[in-house]
Amino acid sequence: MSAMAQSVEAKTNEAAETEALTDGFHLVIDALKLNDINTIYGVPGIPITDLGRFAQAEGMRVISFRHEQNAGNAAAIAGFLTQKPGVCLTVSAPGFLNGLTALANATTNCFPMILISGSSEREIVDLQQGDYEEMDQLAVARPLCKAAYRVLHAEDIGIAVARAIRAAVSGRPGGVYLDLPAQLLGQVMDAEAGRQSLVKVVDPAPRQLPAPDAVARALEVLKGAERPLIILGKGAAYAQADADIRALVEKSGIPYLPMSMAKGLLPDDHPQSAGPARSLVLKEADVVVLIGARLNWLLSHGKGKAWGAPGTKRFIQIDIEPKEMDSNVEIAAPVVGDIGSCVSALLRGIDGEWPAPPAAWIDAIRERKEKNVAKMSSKLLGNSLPMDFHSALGALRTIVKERPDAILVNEGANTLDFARSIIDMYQPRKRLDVGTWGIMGIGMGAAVAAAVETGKPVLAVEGDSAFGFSGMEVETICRYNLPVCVVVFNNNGIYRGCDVNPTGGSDVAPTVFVKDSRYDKMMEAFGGIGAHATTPDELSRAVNEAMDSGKPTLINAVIDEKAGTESGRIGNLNPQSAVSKKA
Ligand code: ADP
Ligand code: TZD
Ligand code: MG
Repeated sequence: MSAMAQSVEAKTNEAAETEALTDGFHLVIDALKLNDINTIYGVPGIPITDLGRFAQAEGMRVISFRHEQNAGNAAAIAGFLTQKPGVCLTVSAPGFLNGLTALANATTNCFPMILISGSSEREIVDLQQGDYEEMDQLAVARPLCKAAYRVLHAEDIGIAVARAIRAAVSGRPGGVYLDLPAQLLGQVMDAEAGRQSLVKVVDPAPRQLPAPDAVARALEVLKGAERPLIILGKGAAYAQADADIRALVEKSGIPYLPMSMAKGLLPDDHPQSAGPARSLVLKEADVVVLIGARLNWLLSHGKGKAWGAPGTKRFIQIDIEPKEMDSNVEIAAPVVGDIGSCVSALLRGIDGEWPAPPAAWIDAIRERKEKNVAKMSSKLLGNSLPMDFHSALGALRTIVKERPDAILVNEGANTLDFARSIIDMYQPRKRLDVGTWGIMGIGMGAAVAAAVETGKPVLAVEGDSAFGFSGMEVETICRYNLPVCVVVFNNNGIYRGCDVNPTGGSDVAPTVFVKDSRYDKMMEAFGGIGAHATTPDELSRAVNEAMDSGKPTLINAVIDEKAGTESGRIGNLNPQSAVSKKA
């Protein structure tokens, strides 16, 4: 054989051999893709840099962030919006820990996500011999998520990814940790055997039908109600049973209260919405139907002053998690199952003759609503300089009404609490916010995921402090040219910008930032559009322009530094000092 022929033959053999082989990197990617997971949010580095590169080469969307927490928050919101686990990819120890806050937050909020982190070698980690970024990540993650798995052999990647997906989305959704040691990614195996080791998860979130007697009991309790109320939570929004939920509300005629991220499940201007009469309905209702909402701090644990006289209420609770029943108060009629199945079972039960709620109850709610709406509406038209929360949000409220398919991201204290009650939502899953923990820092991650997953315009309404937690991601927004308009409510600080250092020393008070900062310049630094708004008209014009153009925009909205209150609407949760009273 000639030298040339020999080299050709060697090359062909080599090609045939590589064609017949696969490795850990590609098995992870193939396993995700086989399960219709086509986007990864993350930050590159050892040992997962090539995983991101190969994923992009294999046609996945790989969105690189500036900090893992923001990538993790994006993955969690992707999970909430799509019912598929959002994937966050990080490096070992510090990158993993940065992503872990988001994983724990996702679990707390019942959002499905998978945190995939590269890790150091087991034999070095377990002997604590000081590997690069050494940490026993699996042990650290386990108490903070729904499930945590480590893969040691390439042939187990398929089953591990399948388990992770099923654990994230089945039953009560939540966060899953998947640990991939560096050596695993480089492991090589026969390509055909690799293909056969992959698992496409069949029915990842199986329906869970409620027991017929549980449904009958719930209907019985509901039938006896004189002042019934339905509370819709973000579990109801997640479940995507929009038409049946609306039908249940409308056919039963029962007033409903949306929790913050359930706003828009029915439009906030729906005649049965009791949103503007919240304190009245919580206090006075005699039967309360909870649909995908927990009786946690956000609902004053179902007891106490907000809920009226003790022993006057009966609860019906629909939830997929049986342990949620009786978490804070007795549940008279637990209905355990997935919301779609439970709501349609109730719906069948109220078909035909169903008594409308007593007119006195409906009238009392209408009266209170009208009173509160009137009180609010004059404030929304204010034109004081600088703007206060009401006048600025009055402008944004009109914009959201005109653009109901835009997604609203919202965090802060006053900026959050006022926006939640002032900005009406008209479509399901359009409001993304601080969730169960009231966590700051979800803003830019949520905005990126909302834009990437839905392609819809995003309006992020951010307190100046809240924005700071993820603000560097404006570069990410510019890099991917996402249709995100960020409005920073700049009141010079946390809650208010006017606290002073009581000692008269040169440090400013702990709640105060640099005065009159220009956050808009941050967006300009990366080629996006910056705007500065001091009046509702200027704000309106700048937001409309941004939403029309779809260009990354940040508007610095100047808000009166004295307008806010301590902790927004939850100041009552601040412990009081026994020895020192604030002036
Ligand atoms: P909110 O903060 O809006 O009140 P929570 O996060 O407290 O809502 O409650 C959401 C609830 O919804 C959780 O208890 C969760 O188990 C439940 N849940 C989530 N998805 C489903 C589903 N598909 N079917 C039934 N319950 C669900
Ligand atoms: N850190 C994290 C992760 N979450 C938190 N919720 C807080 C700190 C404490 N915190 C709040 O609860 S709201 C808030 C902080 C720091 C910021 C409020 O200031 P803001 O909003 O500028 O975002 P307003 O409009 O000035 O009230
Ligand atoms: Mg502020």
